[in-house]
Amino acid sequence: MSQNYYQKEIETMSAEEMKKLQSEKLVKQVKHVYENVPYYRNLMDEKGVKPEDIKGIDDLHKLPFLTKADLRDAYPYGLLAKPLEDCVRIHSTSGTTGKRVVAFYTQNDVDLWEDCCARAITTAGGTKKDVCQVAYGYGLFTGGMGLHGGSHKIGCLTLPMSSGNTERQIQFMTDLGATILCCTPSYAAYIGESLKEQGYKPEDIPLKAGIFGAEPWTEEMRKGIEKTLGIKAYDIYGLTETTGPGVAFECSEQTGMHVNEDHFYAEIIDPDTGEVLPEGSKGELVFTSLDKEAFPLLRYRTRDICVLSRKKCSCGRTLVKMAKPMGRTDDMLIIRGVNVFPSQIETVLLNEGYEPNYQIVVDRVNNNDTFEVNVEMTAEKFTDKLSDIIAMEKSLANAMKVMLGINPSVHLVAPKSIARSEGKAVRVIDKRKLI
Ligand code: DLL
Repeated sequence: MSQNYYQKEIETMSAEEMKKLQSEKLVKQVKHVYENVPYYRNLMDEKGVKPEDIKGIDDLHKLPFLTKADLRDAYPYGLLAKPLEDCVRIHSTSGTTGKRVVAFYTQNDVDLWEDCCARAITTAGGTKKDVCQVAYGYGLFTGGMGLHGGSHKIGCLTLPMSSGNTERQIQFMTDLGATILCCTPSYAAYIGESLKEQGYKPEDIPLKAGIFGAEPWTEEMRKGIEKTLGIKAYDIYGLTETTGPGVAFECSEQTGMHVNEDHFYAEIIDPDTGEVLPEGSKGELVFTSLDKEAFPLLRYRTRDICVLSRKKCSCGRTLVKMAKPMGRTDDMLIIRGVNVFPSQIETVLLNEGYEPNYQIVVDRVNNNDTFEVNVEMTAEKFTDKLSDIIAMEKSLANAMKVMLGINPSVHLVAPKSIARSEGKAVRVIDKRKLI
């Protein structure tokens, strides 16, 4: 079987050549960052590291880490390494206290990102003869624009659907013969259910492959989607801070995702000590962008728990593989593809004059995430008039929608009715069993 490479020389490069390439890029990148990003220069100075100390990948461990807190401190321009006039795009992700993480891109950055997405689509069988339906959200979220760019690079006929409006998704998919679907796995499952309800059998659906990511999903879910849509379903990973989707992508072996390590160097560290762990160990995934120009993060701690493997892959790619993320070191939830931190809910409650006594309940019903927030009524706000309670719930839900970008269903409950814990409060009940 042809292995569908987009950039074969890179994807199948020998380990020595790859290390040489990464080392050359790293030396340049550290110099670029040190000279242009005072925030990171200070971190390096504090650690007593100079650009000359970094002679190759083996010296990477000498550099300080960057965390999401640094990104918030430096918001919006503090980590920018190029003049704004050289930047052509921003994308953004939700932050913990309402401050979003803003990532900048030069045209070169967009190009390398789209190449990464093109590698993923090509691996899934995409060619210029394919019709690629992009049903990730377009806009500040990176999913839509990233896969869209990759699809263009290959020359697929690209359907820029964005997410939602499932009726229209199905109409275009069937009328225009979409062969590749890109969206979150939960949306793919939902589209599959809707097609089934409308009487479509897998063999009536023109799709052959799907590229699904942005949230955790299980092997069971993969099997379900593959069966309903009659396709092969490929995982794809990425994060806004490093570009977006395409940092890693799955091949036909479906045993983990190849990291595009010519652009993003991956490390696994002990999240408590920061020590770099050997291949095969479970720990926090850290990325260094080796050649991004505008927003080049060095040793960025993703908070994703993961394992890396250099075991030979049957697809012929030599790129290191990461397992599906196995959880997070923080309390971030991904609900309907959107990153949600409990602290964001807390901020809204305090802004709106409530106490931070709440509980988030997340479940998955018919492949759709449900998202409820139970909030204790305060003594001051207490009323037994139903219409007032409904209005208060609605107003809280609106404020949360503004903060998070997705709509929870809010229930006001009696004061002191949410169980108090003697230790850490149980703020989240996640019934989805995703890991
Ligand atoms: O979710 C980028 C993306 C878009 C990836 C489309 C794949 C497809 P953020 O919104 O910044 O970016 O969220 C990044 O989502 O740190 C992981 O915790 C989680 N995540 C992303 N892909 C996967 C995946 C996009 N395949 C955060 N499996 C990351 C599990 C994933 N978790």
